[in-house]
Amino acid sequence: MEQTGVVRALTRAVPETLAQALSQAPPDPPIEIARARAQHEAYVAALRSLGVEVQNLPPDPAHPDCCFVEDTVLVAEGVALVARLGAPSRRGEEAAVVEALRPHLRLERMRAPATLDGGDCLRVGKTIFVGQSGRTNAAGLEHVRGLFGALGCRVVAVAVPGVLHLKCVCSRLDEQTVLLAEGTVPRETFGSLRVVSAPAGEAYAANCVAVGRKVLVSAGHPGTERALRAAGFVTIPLDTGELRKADGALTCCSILF
Ligand code: CIR
Repeated sequence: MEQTGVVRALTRAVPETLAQALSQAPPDPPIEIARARAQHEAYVAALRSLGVEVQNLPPDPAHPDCCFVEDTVLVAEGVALVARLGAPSRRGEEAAVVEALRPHLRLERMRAPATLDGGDCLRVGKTIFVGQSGRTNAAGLEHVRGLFGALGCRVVAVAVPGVLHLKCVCSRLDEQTVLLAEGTVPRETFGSLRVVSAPAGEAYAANCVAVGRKVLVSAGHPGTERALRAAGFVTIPLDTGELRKADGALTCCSILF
C-alpha cells in the first residue's frame, strides 16, 4: 500500500560538536564533521527529491546529538508525544523541535520517571511497537500506551536485543510491512505484518526510511537492497558512515509526519 501520510519532515543540521556525541564505542577514526555534514545534506536532499517538505532546523552546538531528531518525539494520530530522553545529556534537544512541530501537531508531554527515545518507537499502521531499551523504560511505555491506546492504537512492548534502540534492527516500509534484521527481534513480534529480512551481517541496513515505494537505505548493504527490490521497493542508497560513528542511522535524522 502506498504511504499517503508523509508530506513533511523535520530534520536538524549536524552541529560542529558532533564528535562529542554519545557513542557505544569511541569512533576510530574520529568523526569528520565536514563529511558528516555532507552526508546529512544528501539525506535532506534525498527526502526533498521524494516530494517531502523538509524543514531543516539549525543545529545547537550545546547538544552534540541534536541532529538525531527522531529521538525527541513520537508522532502518531496527529499527536506528538515529546519524549523525556533516556540520556540525560540529550535533554533540552526537544525545545526547538517542539516549536517547529507546534503549528502542525497536538503536543503532549512526558514526565519523570518516564523516559523514552523515539528510536525505540516503530509505528506501523495503528500499531506502535515500543522497544524496552536502556533509553526507554516501563513508565515511558505506559505513557505511550495510555495516550495512544486511547486514540485507537495498539501498543506492543518489545524486548530490545543488546542494541541502542528498537529501530537499530527494524523499520517501517509501509502500513503492512517492516524491514527486520535477521536473527534479532523474533518475526512473530510483528504478527500478521509482512516482514522483509535484512540478511545476517547487514543489521545496520534494517534501519531505512520509506516514502511510498522509495526507500532510503544505508549504502554498502547489497543483500538488503536485493531483498527490498524483491519486495517491490525502489532503493536509494545513501552514505551514512560518519553519522554511524555516533550510532546514528537513517530514521534517526528525521521526524516524518
Ligand atoms: C545517542 O546515543 O543517543 C546518539 N548518539 C545516537 C542516536 C541515534 N538515534 C536513533 O537511532 N534514533
